Amino acid sequence: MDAQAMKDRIGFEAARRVDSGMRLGIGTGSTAEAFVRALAERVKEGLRIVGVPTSERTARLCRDLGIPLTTLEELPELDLTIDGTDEVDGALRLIKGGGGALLREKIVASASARMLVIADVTKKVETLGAFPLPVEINGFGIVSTLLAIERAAGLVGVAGTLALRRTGDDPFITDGGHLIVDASFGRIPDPEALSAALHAIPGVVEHGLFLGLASSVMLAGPDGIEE
Ligand code: ABF
Repeated sequence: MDAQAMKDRIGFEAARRVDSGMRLGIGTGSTAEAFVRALAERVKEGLRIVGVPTSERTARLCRDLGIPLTTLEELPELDLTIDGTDEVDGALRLIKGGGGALLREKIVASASARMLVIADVTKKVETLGAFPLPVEINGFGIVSTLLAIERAAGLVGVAGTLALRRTGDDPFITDGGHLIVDASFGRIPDPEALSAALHAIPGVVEHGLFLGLASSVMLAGPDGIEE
């Protein structure tokens, strides 16, 4: 099975976990997109749901496919969020944000009673950190914030290069109007300590460590789906 076929398969299986009446957080990324396409098929067949998208990109796709949407202002509590990930460890801790939507993804997941993570098996890791940790920062005082991130990381035993994410020659701008720094730490032995240290920096808006948010994971591999 090729990579796209695995995404389609897991998207299909995830869409089967959605019940009529659900208030749904809808993720971002190519795996989440496969889920959205499968969900749209179920909506056409009569499934009644309302979704809150985690990015403008997902919102556009849902609108194109006829999935009813609302906002967290209208619906501040959700039943289930289904979203992809960049890494997941054995304790269901995640690194997300490779797609640049981590802030809305985290707000939506935090507003949900449950979060189902969908990914291919290559995203499963022993220790988080091989994937560079995305950190969303405010555009004011970038250099000071980068220095503060380095210091905070050092205090919890991690170090690595920090790269401002770009789209061509321009800085990448998130849906919230912020910037993203990708922190190549290599290995994050204590994600909770790093999370707290990053949250203490005023210029950090949010980071891609999702801790205590995922309640289950479905991983697609060549031999099928493991949960
Ligand atoms: C979003 O999309 C992310 O938080 C993660 O960065 C990315 C995963 O993308 P894909 O499913 O395309 O690998 O879920």
